Amino acid sequence: MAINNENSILTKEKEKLAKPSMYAVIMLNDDYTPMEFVIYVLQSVFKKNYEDAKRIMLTIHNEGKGICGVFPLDIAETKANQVVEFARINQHPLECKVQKQ
Ligand code: TYC
Repeated sequence: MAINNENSILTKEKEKLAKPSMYAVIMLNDDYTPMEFVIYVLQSVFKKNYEDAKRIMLTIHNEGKGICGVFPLDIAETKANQVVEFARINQHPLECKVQKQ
């Protein structure tokens, strides 16, 4: 605890906080989701430009999976859920998983 000079009140000294763990959103390949749909998802949900989105999509297509981005857990889960929900609305089997870094 310390005296806050401006307000003459007691304030807690800055605590040392661990950085939040980070989680990768991994997108999985499948045989049915159109390439342009995956590119659109990478642009809209993960804010990639077209060239980066195309490169990530091709990595997933060729290697089976790829990282879309790395976020704190709640954001990673929200984005993974948005991807799957949007894919289902459009009747695509696209899958995502969240993996601790
Ligand atoms: N393999 C799909 C196709 O040939 C494209 C695709 C890429 C699907 C990435 C899913 O996460 C994925 N149409």
